[in-house]
This record gives sequence, structure tokens and C-alpha cells, in this order.
Amino acid sequence: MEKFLSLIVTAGSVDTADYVGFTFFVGCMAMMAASAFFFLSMNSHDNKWRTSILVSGLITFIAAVHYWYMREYWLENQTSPTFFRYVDWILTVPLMCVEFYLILKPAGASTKMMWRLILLSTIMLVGGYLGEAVYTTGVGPAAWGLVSGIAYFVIVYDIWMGEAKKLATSAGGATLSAHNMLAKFVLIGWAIYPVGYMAGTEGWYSGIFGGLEGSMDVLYNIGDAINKIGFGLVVYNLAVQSK
Ligand SMILES: *C/C=C(C)/C=C/C=C(C)/C=C/C1=C(C)CCCC1(C)C
Repeated sequence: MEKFLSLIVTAGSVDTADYVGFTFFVGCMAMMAASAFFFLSMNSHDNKWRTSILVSGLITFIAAVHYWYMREYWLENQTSPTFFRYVDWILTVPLMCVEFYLILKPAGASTKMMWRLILLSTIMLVGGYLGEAVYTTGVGPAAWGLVSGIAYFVIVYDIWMGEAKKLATSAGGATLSAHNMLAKFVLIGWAIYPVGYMAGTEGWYSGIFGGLEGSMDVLYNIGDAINKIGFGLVVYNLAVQSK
């Protein structure tokens, strides 16, 4: 608690301010507020979109709880809360895959497509965890980052050119524009994470990010706020537009 107060008190002072801690704090609040928004809006949507909005709220709510712990962990240790981070992701990223399935379900999406995305995202995250927490020396981080990156590219392919895209195109209208928007989040918003990873681990890429070196947690926190809340808002917008 004391450290927490000193974080607030020193937030305005350049020498002592804990900027990384502050992004954990703001991230926590943003996730809580977004969860309240999605949950409270649920009943005002057409039945067919309620589950999608519920999942949007669950994604930000699970993140809010993890941010609570990560904020605490950072304040205590001033090191990355890698374990909490990956527990959060392994729960929320598959839920984002479920979200793709849910919005395409009225267009005839199969659960096979959903499980494929979930499997790929699991490979992506397990690879990242191994590189960040287990094989942290030598070629470890670069090799596991590559495994993770390949899984990420296949996800991007599936969403931009694979079955998901075909279904979205056949549905057209608001569903297609929501799908295209979510696809942009995956291509651009999710690309923040590998940059954060390279800024925070050792490898051939060390140094090429210059000023970003060491700012892994800030990048991950920005990525989470954009992707989890933004993703949810796209789905919210779809529910509002297509009654
Ligand atoms: C809410 C959390 C989200 C959307 C997390 C997404 C995480 C990624 C897209 C992570 C990707 C990674 C790579 C593509 C390579 C390096 C290791 C990772 C796990 C940071």
C-alpha cells in the first residue's frame, strides 16, 4: 500500500516516477471500466449478439483481475510479471478466437475453424512463454519467438484469407465490416506484442529497437488496452448496427 501511494505521489516527478507501474495501474482501471460497460449493455442488444458481448466483457474482466495482480507484482519486484501475463493471455486470446467464431456463426461458421484458431494461439503463447521464462539464454528467446511468430502468421492468414474470411465475405454487411475490423486488430494491434518481446528478451535483434529497449511491459500494456477493449467495441458496434 505504501508503495502504491508513493507511485501516485511521485507520478508527476520525472526522477522518481514509476511509469511502467503507472501503465499497469491505468490498464487495470481501463479493463474494469470496459467490463462494466460491456456487462451493463448486454440486455439492450438483440439476443443473437448477447453471447458475443458477454465474451467481450469476460475478456476485459479476466484482464482486469490479472492487471490487479500484475500491478501489485510490479510494485513489489520492479520486474515483469511474466507468469500472470501469460495466464491472462492463455485465457483471453482463445476467447478472442471464440469471438471470431461467434460473429461468424450466423453465417455458418464451424467449431472446427474456432478450434484451429485456439490451437494456433496456444502454440503462439506457449512459444512466447518458453522464450521469456524458460529458455532465456543463447538462442532460446529467438528460437521460441520464431515458433510463436509462425503460429501468429498462420492465424493472420486464416483470418485474412482462410475460411473465416470466406464466411465473412458470404455474410456481407455489418458482419463483414466487423470481421475486417477485427482482422486489422490481429494484423496491426497484435504486432505490438512481438516488438515488446524483442525489446525485453536477448537475441540477434537486441539493440535494433534502440529507445524501446527494456520497455516490454509498457508495450504489452498498450497492446492489451488497444486489443482487448478495441476488440470488444467492434463487437459492440456490430450488435448496435445489426439488430
Ligand atoms: C489480450 C492479449 C492479447 C491479444 C495477446 C496477444 C499476444 C500475442 C499476439 C503475442 C505474440 C508473440 C509473438 C507473435 C512472438 C513473440 C512472443 C509473443 C507471445 C509475444
